[in-house]
Amino acid sequence: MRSVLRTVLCVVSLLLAAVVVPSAARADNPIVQTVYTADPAPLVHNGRLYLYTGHDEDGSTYFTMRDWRVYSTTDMANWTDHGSPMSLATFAWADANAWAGHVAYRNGRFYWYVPVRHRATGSMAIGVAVADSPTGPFRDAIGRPLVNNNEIDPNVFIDDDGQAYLYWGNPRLWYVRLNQDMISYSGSPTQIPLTTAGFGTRTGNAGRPTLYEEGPWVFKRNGLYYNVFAAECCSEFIGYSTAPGPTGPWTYRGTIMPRQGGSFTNHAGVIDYKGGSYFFYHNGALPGGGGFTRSVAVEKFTYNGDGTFPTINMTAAGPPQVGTLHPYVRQEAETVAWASGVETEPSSAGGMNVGYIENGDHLKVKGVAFGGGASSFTARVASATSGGRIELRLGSPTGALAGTCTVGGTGGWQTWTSVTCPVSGATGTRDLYLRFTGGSGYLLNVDWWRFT
Ligand code: FUB
Repeated sequence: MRSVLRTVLCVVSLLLAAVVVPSAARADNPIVQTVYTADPAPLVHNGRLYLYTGHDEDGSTYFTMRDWRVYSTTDMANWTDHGSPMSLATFAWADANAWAGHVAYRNGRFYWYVPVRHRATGSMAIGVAVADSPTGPFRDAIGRPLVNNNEIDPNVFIDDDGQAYLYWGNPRLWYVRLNQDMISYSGSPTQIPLTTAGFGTRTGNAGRPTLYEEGPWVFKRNGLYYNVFAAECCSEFIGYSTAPGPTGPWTYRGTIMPRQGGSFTNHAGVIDYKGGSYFFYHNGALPGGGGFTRSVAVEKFTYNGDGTFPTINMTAAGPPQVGTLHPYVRQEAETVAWASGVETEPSSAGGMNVGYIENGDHLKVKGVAFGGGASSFTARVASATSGGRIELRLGSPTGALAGTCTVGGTGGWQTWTSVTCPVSGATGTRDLYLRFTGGSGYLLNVDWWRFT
């Protein structure tokens, strides 16, 4: 990704800021700029929204996907990159196709259901991994497929009575009742009848009479069950059905997100967080983006009074920020609203760091609440070369300069030291840009920062 996107991301983020959106402060979709992401699955846990995604390989010409990614936010604008806590290697019996998954929380554990290719049969199967933390590490929970019927896109819904359901399918739509342990089930997988009343009428494909394609996302709101799904490939739109119970009967309700965005697939995840409703999806909006190089994005929406969905369109602005970011505690460098030109990688100090930084790259941190004013800035940095400078800019990558920290060589890309520099003019709530300058090649890495 670094060679493909570094330069174009710089240009495109500036173009987005200047042309597509009303101000630079709102150019926050897609959510991740450092890799291509797909198939969003949001989960709220302990006041934080976690976003689980797939990962399209750079330059992919098929659904070439080998691992999954995790991001999180507390403000819907700045997202922390937690890296990749699960990959095909997690499942010894799988050999390809790390496709659209879903994470469910139960009994203090996180269960990640994913479709992968079963090495022994060459067909798609659904595995389940488990972790004690939302950011992993995840391990194969049963050492074999949970479901093995060559269909994809698992989604778990736990009803108010505690019964958990696993839904999945393409071209058919299935469910099975999961046991309390979340890694086994009772009864047999059951097909949900794909009737036109339930899932709309498709024209021109006798093999698939309804609009249902893949990617079910089932949830309950005000006593009504919703099934949001990718419809009528290709290209797909997002439609939905509702039912009085978790197993139906389903009634088709129409389109949520029309065909948009330069990817012939789409995949929805719907969740409420901090009093708002959010619709996650993917598109081909990043440079080099398309049907096999997708990016996850999010919109805020409000249900209609009768519980139906409004039409939701893709935007480059994304949702408004919920609250502000606190600059006087340690903030991870990989917590950003927008990353231009850089990548992330696992840090030897734990978590992730921002790396592969070159002259002119920047990180945007949205809505930083400086209050009465910051007097100094400290960053944890490393450099195997001779370092560079971190410019603290307000409002835009070329906005007012509040301070400059000089970073020298530390002897290695993971040899961390702290640098501190004076700050002036950083007051109120501002978008902060960490702009990197220096010579040629990679300059420095940043693990975390903090103002005082
Ligand atoms: O990402 C691979 C596949 O594309 C997913 O499993 C589908 O939902 C579609 O998004």
